[in-house]
Amino acid sequence: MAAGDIHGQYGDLLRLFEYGGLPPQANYLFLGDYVDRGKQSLETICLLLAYKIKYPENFFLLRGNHECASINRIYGFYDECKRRFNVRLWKAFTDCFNCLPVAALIDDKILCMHGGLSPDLTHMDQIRNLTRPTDVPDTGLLCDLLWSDPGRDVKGWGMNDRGVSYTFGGDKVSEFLQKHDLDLVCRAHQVVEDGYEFFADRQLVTIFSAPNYCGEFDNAGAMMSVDESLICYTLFLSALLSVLAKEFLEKMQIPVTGYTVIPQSGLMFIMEKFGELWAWSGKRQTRVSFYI
Ligand SMILES: [Mn+2]
Repeated sequence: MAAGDIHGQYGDLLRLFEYGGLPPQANYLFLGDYVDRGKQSLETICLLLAYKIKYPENFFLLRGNHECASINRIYGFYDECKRRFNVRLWKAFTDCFNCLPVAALIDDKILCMHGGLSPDLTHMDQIRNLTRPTDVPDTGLLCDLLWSDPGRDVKGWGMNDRGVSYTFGGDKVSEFLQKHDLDLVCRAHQVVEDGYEFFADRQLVTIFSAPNYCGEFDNAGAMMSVDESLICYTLFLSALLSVLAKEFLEKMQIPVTGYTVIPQSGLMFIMEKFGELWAWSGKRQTRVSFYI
């Protein structure tokens, strides 16, 4: 299971485990941004680190751009540590975050990171050779891996509205995958309406796992499940927050009874507990199975 941004939404993190199976029932890779924004950054990062300690071979945590002192000093984590404990605790987390790995490779075919590609990345060994512990610099490979974004209207490398790093076009994704004999780039970092969003003809996917982000968006949260043959077949969506699904279920008067993984390349919405039903997403024309 690959999960994207959590941002202190601890209740939603617990729900991800409920859907995906508690570790070590399933292996997990988190793509960073555990802290800031949400109310329970401490519970979130402590649970994740506890799982890392308990199941080091089945549980992996990458670094997000918010696992950086200059960022989480401002966006909530520092204040939460100070209010509930003390600044010393925040500093201890800073030391810990400075050690986190920044990219992962699933079966040599799916490259995962928080942000995206970098113009400086020509060889995978460059990532392996990044020395840790380290702060996140303002430019360069490490910065880009944590900060860059795909850009729909971009060819090559473009400016990033965040004021940090770059945006990259589908051409750069294709080029990169081909050069390194990879199938997919899996990243997080951007709120996407359905909790997942493909880019560049499914060569890159964005996964975002904080539903109803900050209470300001009505996005769903998703996880990506990768099976043994490397088919990314399921995306779990907390569709309780999907107005579309909600309205649909209400209209059909379907009671919630359970959920299951459907091993097809389609997508699955998870409602709390239901029977099974197929439907079409009006928005995207992709087949969606509301598991209801
Ligand atoms: Mn981010």
